[in-house]
Amino acid sequence: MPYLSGKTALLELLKQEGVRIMFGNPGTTELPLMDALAGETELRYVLALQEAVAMSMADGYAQASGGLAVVNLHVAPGLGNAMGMLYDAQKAGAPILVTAGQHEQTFNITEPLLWADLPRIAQPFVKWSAEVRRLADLPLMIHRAAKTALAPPTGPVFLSLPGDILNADGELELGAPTRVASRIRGDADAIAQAAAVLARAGSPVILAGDAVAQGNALGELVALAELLGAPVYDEGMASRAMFPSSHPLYRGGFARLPAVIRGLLSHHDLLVSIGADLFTLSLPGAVDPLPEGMPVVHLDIDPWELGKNFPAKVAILGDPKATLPELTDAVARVRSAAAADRARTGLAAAQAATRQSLMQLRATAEATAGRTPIHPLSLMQAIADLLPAEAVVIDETISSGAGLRRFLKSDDPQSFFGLRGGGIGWGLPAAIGAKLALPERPVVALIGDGSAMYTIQGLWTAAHEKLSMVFVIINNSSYRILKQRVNAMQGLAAQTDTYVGMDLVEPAVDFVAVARGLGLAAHRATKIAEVKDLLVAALKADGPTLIDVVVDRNWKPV
Ligand SMILES: Cc1ncc(C[n+]2csc(CCOP(=O)(O)OP(=O)(O)O)c2C)c(N)n1
Ligand SMILES: [Mg+2]
Repeated sequence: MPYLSGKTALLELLKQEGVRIMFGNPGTTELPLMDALAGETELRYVLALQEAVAMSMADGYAQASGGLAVVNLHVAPGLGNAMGMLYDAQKAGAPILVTAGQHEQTFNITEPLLWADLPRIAQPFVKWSAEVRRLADLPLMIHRAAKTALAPPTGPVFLSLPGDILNADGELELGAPTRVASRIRGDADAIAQAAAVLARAGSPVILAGDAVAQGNALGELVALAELLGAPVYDEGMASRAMFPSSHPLYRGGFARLPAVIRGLLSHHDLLVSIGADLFTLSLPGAVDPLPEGMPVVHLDIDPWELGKNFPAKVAILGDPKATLPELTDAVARVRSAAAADRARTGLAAAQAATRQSLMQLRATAEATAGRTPIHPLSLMQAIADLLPAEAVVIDETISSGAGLRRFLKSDDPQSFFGLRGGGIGWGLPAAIGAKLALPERPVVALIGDGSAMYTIQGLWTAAHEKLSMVFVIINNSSYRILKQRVNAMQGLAAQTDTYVGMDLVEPAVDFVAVARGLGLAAHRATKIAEVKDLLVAALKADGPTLIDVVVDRNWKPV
């Protein structure tokens, strides 16, 4: 058995688990770890200047790499700073080992500075939360944490690392990683039942969720959609590209208001959820989003999601990549010639309707393209048209992103990452994590001005790491979405046209100055043509660029 210190063992164990980057922000309780890192060559420490930034960088890295990300935080306040972004990571199912330094165990009873019971703080947002109590347990606990984060449904785990554990040494058996094979094929009887329901459906609609992207099952979902002639929407808060956006059955993101969802579903007689959440609503409503009696067929890797809010006629626990081909084959086998004909007609009609709606969207965008200040829809179109197919887009556009994924060529599961959890401030650092995971691909973050200010110091890390990537700030100098929402309440704000706490003016944030101060090249654009020129140059630049795009502050619909 090797004789090792806890801190060295920790690094060895992480490397065994395939970890090459650790995100973090250090303090006294992390000093043993920082000391060990001084002699480390294979594992790189990426410094974030605030823990929320470190957490979302790890989230972006985990989602873009599909592997384990590790983040190290500083005791209770550091973990506290990261909690909002840990919430987002959990919602996105990002496999992250969150660690925090802790005081020495014999010292904790005195309640030293910065101390708190860390596992209890992290617990609600992680799959497993624990403190290492003995050096001998460290290997088992690191391996268990990594295994648990990566086993479906994937998600963050938390380990508290007391100083005495990291500083102790002894003979340690390092053990070995476990990977849970996750291509779970759904129950054969349930697949047959689902196939019978699908074969009879006259006008099914498919909602695609993160399990499709995580399992790299876009091609398998395309095959089912084409067979059924069914249009496909992303789930309401999409964390990934779950369906190729250039496919003629792709309809874009789903609604998040009950009445709108109901309206969309009322054109169909069957809802097929492939890993999609039913439903993430942004506000409650007077109507039920699911029309009465509408049958649901639901396939997911997470048993919690199956039938969570609405009873499923057939619920299949399984991995989309492993299960969809069997389901698609079964539908083709069991359905009648008449049903197959109907589906082919449906396919042609659905494709025509998709094309029509995209043309309409493009026409609306083009109609606003010459405007100053820039209209968000024409900005989305201009950016999407310019980006190459291999671009990776991180979307925290909030009220400005309508049409974005329909305009984009985002056809692979790594081509798009969106704000699944809704806690803003995620996108800017998540884009940095995505760039570190996908260094060969152009990475472009589209971030609302309000959202950017939650984690703006992430820009420094992009400059420090010399990452060639682009941050586009959609700058309406306001929390525009909140104005829209408070106005919809038809209360005092609407009557008096007064919006308290929603204007980022007097002074306006000077994003160009802020970005330059953090080491980036930065420019301001007020016209679409300027945005295009700046974006073309930024995509070729060595190092990060921020483009501050002044957009229309008007929050009313076009
Ligand atoms: C951590 C967190 N704090 C506050 C909010 C509430 N919130 C939702 S959207 C929003 C404003 C976003 O502003 P911006 O990024 O500029 O987008 P815009 O609304 O202007 O499109 C706020 C404050 C939130 N979702 N998450
Ligand atoms: Mg804004």
